[in-house]
Amino acid sequence: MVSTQQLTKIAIASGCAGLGVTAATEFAGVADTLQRREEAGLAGKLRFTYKDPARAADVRRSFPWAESIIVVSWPYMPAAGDPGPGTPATGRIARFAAEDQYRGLRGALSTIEEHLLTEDWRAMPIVDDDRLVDRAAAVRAGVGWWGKSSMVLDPRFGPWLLLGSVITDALLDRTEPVSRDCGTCTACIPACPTGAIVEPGVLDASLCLAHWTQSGGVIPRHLRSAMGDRIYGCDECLAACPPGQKAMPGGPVGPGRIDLLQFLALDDAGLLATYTNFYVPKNKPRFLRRNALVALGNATATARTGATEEELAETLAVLAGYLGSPDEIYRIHAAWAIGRVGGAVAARIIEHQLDVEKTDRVAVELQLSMREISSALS
Ligand code: B12
Ligand code: SF4
Ligand code: SF4
Repeated sequence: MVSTQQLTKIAIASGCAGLGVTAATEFAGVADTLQRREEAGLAGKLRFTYKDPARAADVRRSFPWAESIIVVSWPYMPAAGDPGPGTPATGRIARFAAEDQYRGLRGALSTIEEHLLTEDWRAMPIVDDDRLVDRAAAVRAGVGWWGKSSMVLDPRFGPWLLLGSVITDALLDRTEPVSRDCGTCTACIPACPTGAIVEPGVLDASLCLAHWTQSGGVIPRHLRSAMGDRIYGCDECLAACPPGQKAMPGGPVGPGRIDLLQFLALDDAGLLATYTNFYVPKNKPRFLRRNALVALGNATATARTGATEEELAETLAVLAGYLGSPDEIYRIHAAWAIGRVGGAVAARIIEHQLDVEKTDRVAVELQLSMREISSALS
């Protein structure tokens, strides 16, 4: 016999914060919401669940045999720690990815899967999959409530939870949605550096820094300063969330803080082998380096007074190397980063590149950087 109660015990013993069960029926209104948000330009460049909203809102389209969705939440604070204060030439990885927090979640889902299989039920673990809007399942299963940041929260860990599910043909007892909500709190909305939470529960992904660190293309100029020293993900709206703050202290300081010059020195194979848990846009590590160039410009500009002349010279030399690259993506972001670092040496590097640059798009970036450096120097 398999029961919701028994599965809850297994999940908690495996390290989950909670488990809930909901029917494998369609999530009312979710496909429409995805479609409307995409039409309104709120989906940004990411596809995932937006590829096929009807499928993502109804697991039976992918698993016709499904009866129940077992949803678990995986807490990762305080274990994921804190990247600590910024320093020149260091960048930051969001807590969920500083170390692979999905590993524990996947382990817990496998334990649940094995238990169901032993009892002769079908079971399909599913995490971060285009075929399910994880949060819709979590909210209906009562694992947490929908926060205004669009995160699913629980009272113990706030938003510091990953979500995962096991789809099964076992007809299990359902759990009820939680009655709690954010109440009058709105702390995440002003905490977002780019104003990406455009209404309670509605994220404009085209403004979200987490989105840009995981997308291809050119990072819009107006978002680059706000990226700060982030190279992967963003935790700002999570860190501002009062229900999650009691779960934050007590972890290690330092995970997620990386040396940007070392990062930029790795070749493609080295980057992919070191950051195996990153979603790499189009599987092209050049986009991770693009993030690091922006972060290097910001980190150096912000911590400039703490940097020695040698450190500044080394940073500018690395950026100048990327400015000489045949890859336009590097030249655009290096041009911006050199402008952000500023100073007389930066001005000379930009001037030199303006003499040889053949691409209009990069030339415009160089001119804008030159203007910023000149106005700061005058
Ligand atoms: C695409 C995606 C992103 C995109 C877009 C996020 C987004 N909000 O849409 C980007 C790259 C920006 C992103 C960022 C992050 N993500 Co993400 N992401 C996903 C993914 C793959 C799909 C999400 C999706 O379909 N969104 C579609 C939109 C329409 O859904 P929604 O925002 O939840 O909108 C719903 C609410 O508005 C809701 N709603 C309905 N009624 C009501 C009522 C009220 C009062 C409210 C408030 C809302 C509400 O209706 C909408 C439709 O269901 C999921 C994995 C998956 N397969 O589900 C992970 C997932 C959502 N991401 C996750 C995480 C951890 C993050 C980050 C924290 C990572 C980081 N540190 O950088 C950030 C957080 C940013 C944020 N504030 O949301 C977790 C969230 C866990 C949790 N506790 O909620 C998920 C579930 C992955 C996982 N397996 O755990 N992510
Ligand atoms: S993840 Fe960062 S950029 Fe995205 S909504 Fe939250 S605070 Fe804003
Ligand atoms: S910061 Fe406040 S409003 Fe935002 S998700 Fe957390 S509890 Fe809800």
